[in-house]
This record gives sequence, structure tokens and C-alpha cells, in this order.
Amino acid sequence: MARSLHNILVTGGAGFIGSNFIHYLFEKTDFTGRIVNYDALTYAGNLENLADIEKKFGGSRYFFIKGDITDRPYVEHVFRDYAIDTVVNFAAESHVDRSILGPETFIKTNVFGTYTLLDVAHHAWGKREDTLFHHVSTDEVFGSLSEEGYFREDTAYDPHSPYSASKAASDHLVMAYHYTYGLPTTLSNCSNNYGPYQFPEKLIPLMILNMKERKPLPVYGDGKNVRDWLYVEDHVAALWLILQKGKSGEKYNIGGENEWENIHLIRRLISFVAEETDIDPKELESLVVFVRDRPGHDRRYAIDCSKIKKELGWKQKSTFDEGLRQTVHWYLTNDGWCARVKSGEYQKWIEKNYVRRI
Ligand code: NAD
Ligand code: TDX
Repeated sequence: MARSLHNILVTGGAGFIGSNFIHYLFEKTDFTGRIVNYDALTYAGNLENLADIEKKFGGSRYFFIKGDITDRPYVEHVFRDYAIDTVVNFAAESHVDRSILGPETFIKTNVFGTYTLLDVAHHAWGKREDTLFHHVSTDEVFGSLSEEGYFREDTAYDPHSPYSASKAASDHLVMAYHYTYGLPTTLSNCSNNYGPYQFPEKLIPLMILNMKERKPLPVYGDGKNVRDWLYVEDHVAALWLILQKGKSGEKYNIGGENEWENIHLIRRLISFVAEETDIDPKELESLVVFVRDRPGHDRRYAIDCSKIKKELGWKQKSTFDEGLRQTVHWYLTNDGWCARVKSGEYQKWIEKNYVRRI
């Protein structure tokens, strides 16, 4: 039976990847349905990311609702009021360093929140087959690689941080709801995303903004940890394909096939920031400082994404240089957004512009 894909509940849509996903669906696909963006607006949620979407589609095809995914009665209410037939679950606490300092909200949101959404969907949808619950997860659930090898869909889970352990638990719950109750689900595990609207606590935006302000560039440990970088637009394109063509009960790995040691990536960023500004690259290089390592810092992530390529016909469109140049350009030209995020003003912007709907 064909999927409805008409009333999509996007959780965490005010965050980095969620807001890129909503932009993508409205601007770059033939999607004709409605999106309900359900987001608690934690420090990581920024409605300014979607101001243009609200203006164009607000109240007709786009609806923002401020709510927590652990709040069962409210989630049930949204399912009923908007006749939700599809869920894309981005909502999460997403920063590894924060999970080391305080794991509790990670367990609440990532584990209990995902359970709540699954259980509400299961009861709301019954035996319907035109529905889909898609869960967005991470390659960090697979643990750490040495110099060889890749994470595949059947790699055993071995999470190391409170963040990745909470995401692993949520993935297991998704599969459990599929096997036990027959809930139509798909699940994706992707590598490190980069691109516009990312909160500047994550490596790439943090480095760009520190370079702009000539602040220290903190490199954890020896700088030789490896991450695989995926341009966010390539990621959200993969998610849209999964919603349309992904097989229920399946997992899909999504990666950039683009591995970099952190220190090499930072040097690449230095050369792009220097090109875009009049800052001397030597001055930027002198800002690099090696600091105490992250506890339990995973050494290398690398994804084998041949399944989604072969089965759904997905491939990355952006080369790393293109994606990174565009990202550097975006952070260096969106001064207002960056200033408001750094100062906390974005939360006042939300208060002023927030449209209450329920
Ligand atoms: P983000 O931190 O930028 O955004 C998370 C969003 O979720 C925010 O808008 C926040 O307000 C919202 N949220 C948090 N707790 C909530 C709650 N209890 N109820 C409702 N909303 C809540 O995260 P992101 O980088 O956009 O990541 C999105 C998803 O993708 C996450 O599930 C993350 O684990 C996963 N992921 C991210 C990356 C990456 O590189 N950023 C890589 C792999 C997987
Ligand atoms: O200041 C820094 N210095 C530094 O060396 C920061 C913030 C990070 N790092 C290192 C740690 C990692 O090896 O850079 C690498 C990337 O760090 P993050 O941007 O914090 O990302 P990571 O920990 O790899 O996790 C990210 O990718 C997987 C996302 O935050 C997760 O949500 C996603 O699941």
C-alpha cells in the first residue's frame, strides 16, 4: 500500500537538521502535504531558521507547535488535530560534550521521548499500513573504529558516550515497536552533518566563528580523531527518499564517504576563512590550541552507505570543498543570525515572533 506522506509530524524541526529538512521539502521537492513542526525550543531550537517558511506557508501547510516529545497528552492531541500519518523524529539532545556534563536530559528526551512518540503512533495508527515512523539516528551507536573498516547496517551496537547510549536505546525501541506491534518504521544512522543553521557548539561552526573573532581554536587530544562529514542537504535528500521508498522495518546508513582528521579539517577551514576574509592564514593557524581530550573520545567513524545507494538510488551531490565553502560563506555572511545565537537574543526573537496555534 502506498504511503500517505500527507500530514508529517517533524519533531525537533527548529534544530539544525530538522530546519534544513523542512526547507528542503518545501523548496526542493514535489511534496504537497502539510508539516507540523513540534519542538520544545531548548537552547538548540531556533525558530528564526524557519522565519521564511512561516511567512510563506504558516497556517496553511506549515504549523509550528511548541511542545515536548515526552508530553504524551500533548503529542496525542497533535496526532488527532492534524491527522498525522508520518513522523520524522529529529528531536533529541544532540551534543556529546553536554551529555558528559549532564546525561539526564539525554535519557529523558532521547529515550523516553522516542518511546512516547512510538507508543502514541502505535495507538493512533492501529494496523494502518499507509503510515511511517522514521527515526533519525547516528553512526555513534556503533562505537569507534581503528584505522580499518566501516560501520554497516548490521554492525553490532557499542555506544560509548551517554549521548550515543541514549540514541542506541531509542533505536532499539524503534525496532522493538516494529517487530512487536508491526509499526511501520524506518531508521537511519548518519555521520557528522555540516551546513547552515548548526548551533555553534559543534566543531565546524564553532571553528568558523572563533576564527572570525580571532579566538582560540580548541582541538581535543592530538587532533587525529577521524569523522566522516556529510553535507546536511545530502542528508535530508536521503531522508526524503527513505520516506518515499524505504522499506518498512529497514535501517539505512547515510554517510559522506569523506573522512577527515579533525586537525586537517581545521586547517582546510583556515584556508577557506582566510580566502573569504582579509585575515592572514598564519594568524588563524596561531590560534590553534591542543586541549585536554574529551573523555571516551571515539577515535574514528566511517560509514558504508552502499545499501541506500544501491536500493534507493541516493548519492551525495556536494563535494566537501563545495559544501565547506558554502558553509563558511553562510556563517560569515549571516552576521545577524550568528550574533543572536551567540548572545542568546534568538530566544527573545522567538518570543516576539512566535505564533501560538493550539
Ligand atoms: P539539534 O540539537 O540542532 O536540534 C535538536 C532539536 O530538538 C532542537 O530544535 C530542540 O529544541 C529539539 N528538542 C530537544 N529536546 C526536545 C524535546 N524533549 N521535545 C521536543 N523537541 C526537543 O540537533 P541536530 O543536529 O539537528 O540533530 C537532529 C537529529 O539528528 C538528532 O536526533 C541527532 O541525534 C541526529 N544526528 C545528528 C547529527 C549531526 O551531525 N548533527 C549526526 C547524526 C545524527
Ligand atoms: O571544540 C571542539 N574541538 C574538537 O576537537 C569540538 C566541539 C569538537 N572537537 C572534536 C570532537 C570530535 O572528534 O571534533 C569532532 C567533532 O565534534 P562534534 O562537532 O562535537 O561532533 P561529534 O561529537 O562527532 O558528534 C556529532 O556527530 C554525530 C553530532 O554532535 C552528533 O549529534 C551526531 O550524532
